[in-house]
Amino acid sequence: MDSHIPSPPTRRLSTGERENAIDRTIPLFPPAVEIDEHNYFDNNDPPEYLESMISGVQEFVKFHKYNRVVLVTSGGTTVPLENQTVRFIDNFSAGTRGATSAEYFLENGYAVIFLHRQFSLLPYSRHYSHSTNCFLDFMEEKNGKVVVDPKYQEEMLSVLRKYQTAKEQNLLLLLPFTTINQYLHTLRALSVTLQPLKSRALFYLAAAVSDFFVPLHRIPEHKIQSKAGGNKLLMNLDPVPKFLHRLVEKWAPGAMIISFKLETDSSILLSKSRQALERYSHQLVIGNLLQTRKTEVVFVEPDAPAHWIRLTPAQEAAGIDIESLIIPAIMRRHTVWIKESGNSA
Ligand code: PAZ
Repeated sequence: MDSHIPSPPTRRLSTGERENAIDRTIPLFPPAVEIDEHNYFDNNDPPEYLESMISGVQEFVKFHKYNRVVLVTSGGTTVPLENQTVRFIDNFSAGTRGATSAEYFLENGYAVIFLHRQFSLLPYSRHYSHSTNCFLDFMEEKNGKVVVDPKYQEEMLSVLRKYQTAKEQNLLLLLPFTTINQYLHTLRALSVTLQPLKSRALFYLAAAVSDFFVPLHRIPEHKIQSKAGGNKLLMNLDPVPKFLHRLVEKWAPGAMIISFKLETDSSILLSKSRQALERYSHQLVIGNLLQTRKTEVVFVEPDAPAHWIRLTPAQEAAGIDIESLIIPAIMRRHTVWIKESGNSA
């Protein structure tokens, strides 16, 4: 049927147009220093809920003062284009890495603070949300009651038990963000709140954080209007300050810090991961490629050759999560970190 519909005239982008669509002449942006921190946080207001969120975190930290606590960041930050936001820039991350990793940390005795993009995947419920199956497909009706379909019983019972244990033992704290600004304010406030844990605090920064944003003083209040005449929308975005060095040096001294590096070009993954490690002076960069992130990652750490973690074809076919290999490898490093810093685990 579609063959009767005349195809619209197409126009191929020339290589030149594609290359110039984004201005890439901006030089490598240096790590943020104290003045950048003041400039950003003094000029971009904190979210209204931050204070009450942080008092919940203080309680959690008090409760777990002798435990290992991991802050997992997960999902993508948005960049609003209007203050009363209709449109925003987003990215692909659904939070699979973060939510899956959180489960393995919990299984291995960590308390988890899960700083996640609102409505992205969550530990445990991820098995039944966002899937091609609607959650109702896991149910059936029996004698006028809703019950779980027998073919999902075993797996759901195991997930449910783990979820309930995490809840009963107060091991999981869920904190949402949406915008890049909410994320940055929350990350800074959280880091400072985790300081009493010293080296028992672990930062596992898997969120996909925006690189460019519209600062508060330039953001229009209302919805951007399209004008007759097919005008282009030209966006003028500032670079988001690179706060990782501030986090390492000032916000969370003593904690072990792991960041992720995502690339799409395999030829630059290792060099970019190494570059991030050297620029921010933290303990570990986990490199991954968009295309293969669920089956292989590379650990890049100081004074050591790159170390690949890969699922075998058999593990892949059996549905093993790569995070079940990543988390134990991190825990071993965290144990050494705690010992070397003279802090009891
Ligand atoms: O959410 P997801 O599981 O699909 O993706 C995870 C990821 C690729 C966003 C994460 O592993 C990662 O690399 N985060 C850092 C991204 C960055 O370089 O900013």
